[in-house]
Amino acid sequence: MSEFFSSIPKIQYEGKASKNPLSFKFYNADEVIKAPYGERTMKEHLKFALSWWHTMCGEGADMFGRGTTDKVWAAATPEERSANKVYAAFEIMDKLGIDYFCFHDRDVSPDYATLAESNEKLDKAVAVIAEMQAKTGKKCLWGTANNFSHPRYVHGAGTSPNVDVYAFAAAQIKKALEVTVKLGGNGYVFWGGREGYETLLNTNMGLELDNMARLMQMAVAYGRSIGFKGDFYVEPKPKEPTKHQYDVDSATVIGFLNKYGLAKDFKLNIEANHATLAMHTFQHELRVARDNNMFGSIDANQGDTLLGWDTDQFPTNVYDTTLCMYEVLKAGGFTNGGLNFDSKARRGSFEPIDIFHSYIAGMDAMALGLRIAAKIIDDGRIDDFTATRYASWQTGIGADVIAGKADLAALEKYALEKGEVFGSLTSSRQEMLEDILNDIMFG
Ligand code: XUL
Ligand code: CO
Repeated sequence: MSEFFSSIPKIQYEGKASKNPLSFKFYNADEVIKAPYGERTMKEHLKFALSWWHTMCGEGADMFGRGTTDKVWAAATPEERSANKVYAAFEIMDKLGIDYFCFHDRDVSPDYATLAESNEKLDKAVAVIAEMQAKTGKKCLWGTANNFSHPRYVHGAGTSPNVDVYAFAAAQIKKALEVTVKLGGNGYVFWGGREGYETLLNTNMGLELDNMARLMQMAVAYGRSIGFKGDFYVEPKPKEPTKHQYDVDSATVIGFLNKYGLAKDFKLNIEANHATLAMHTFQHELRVARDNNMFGSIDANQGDTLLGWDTDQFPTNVYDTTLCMYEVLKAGGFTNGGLNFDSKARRGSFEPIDIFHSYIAGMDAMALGLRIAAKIIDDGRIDDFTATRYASWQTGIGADVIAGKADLAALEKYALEKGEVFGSLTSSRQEMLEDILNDIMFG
């Protein structure tokens, strides 16, 4: 197969002094960075993945206009296009030094007239991926089924009011799991694109959620039966496409997984732009997952603070990538998960070279985040401040509460003896801490 990007060289780390836009300034794959859990190379900490849908399929169409970029990959037929996407994807991964990829079934091979034909063509495309994996050692981070694009999913997939549709969703998930296992995937994602509702006037919310859980239980049973050892993930998102998405945010999803006995097999795949749509910071969503031992994987991107939809921009905001990587390091780093760029170049960035510029920008921003997060932990000022702020829980009545030895009467007695407490409180020092963060980042 001839090259698709013959003018693009392998992207190298050239360091901060370089002015070459086709080089990494901060991402140095083999450089070792210390974390609380030990030392790993940047490549091992970050585990970057290419998203098949944005990079290989997304043509830049929006509500008001057609695509601006060519993702036909010089193919004459749909089958040839699926195969050429594989060759182009592996060329991109090779040139950028990306080790992993993520896919939906229908990104790899489109819908054909029947499910049987779609499955057969998917198998053919997957065989090409497997062949390229064998040649290159590239790995599958996670797979998923597209249970939202086809018109049959208009009222939902796992939460459809119609069991025929539910059966199609189940069939797609079964096949996507088989394909994920075939490609050695370490994860399987549920993003509930159409799993939500517009109005309760026509919706049996309780049944829909029970049915969604049943589908996930079936997926776990089937996945484990065919040797899937990785993590299942739910990817929270609060809106878009439906008004009320069931998987609003991390806390909601964790409640759902616990209620239905799914927590053992599932973790969260947290996406930056979904967090902000949920009116949370990215760091908040990651912290909720970490505190509940549910941190799994990341869809790296960023939204635009002036826009209220999922813009899926490549991440370039270093404050956000820093606080993200701080949470990742504190969570013990990635195990089965990694950093999937669920990101696309802007519609105006339509030249093939923009694929490389956008990944370089995202990888460098995440690498900077990793470097600074490790410095924050090493520096200790921020962690020490927080630890000291909670020192009263270590001794006396605080320790009694934590040990389960205090009751309301004991706390009342303590408060009565104190008389008043405001005079002994100290400031939360937010501005000082923000200055310390800037000092660590830029000092
Ligand atoms: C949609 C989204 C999806 C999931 C996988 O907003 O993020 O691409 O990541 O289905
Ligand atoms: Co995503």
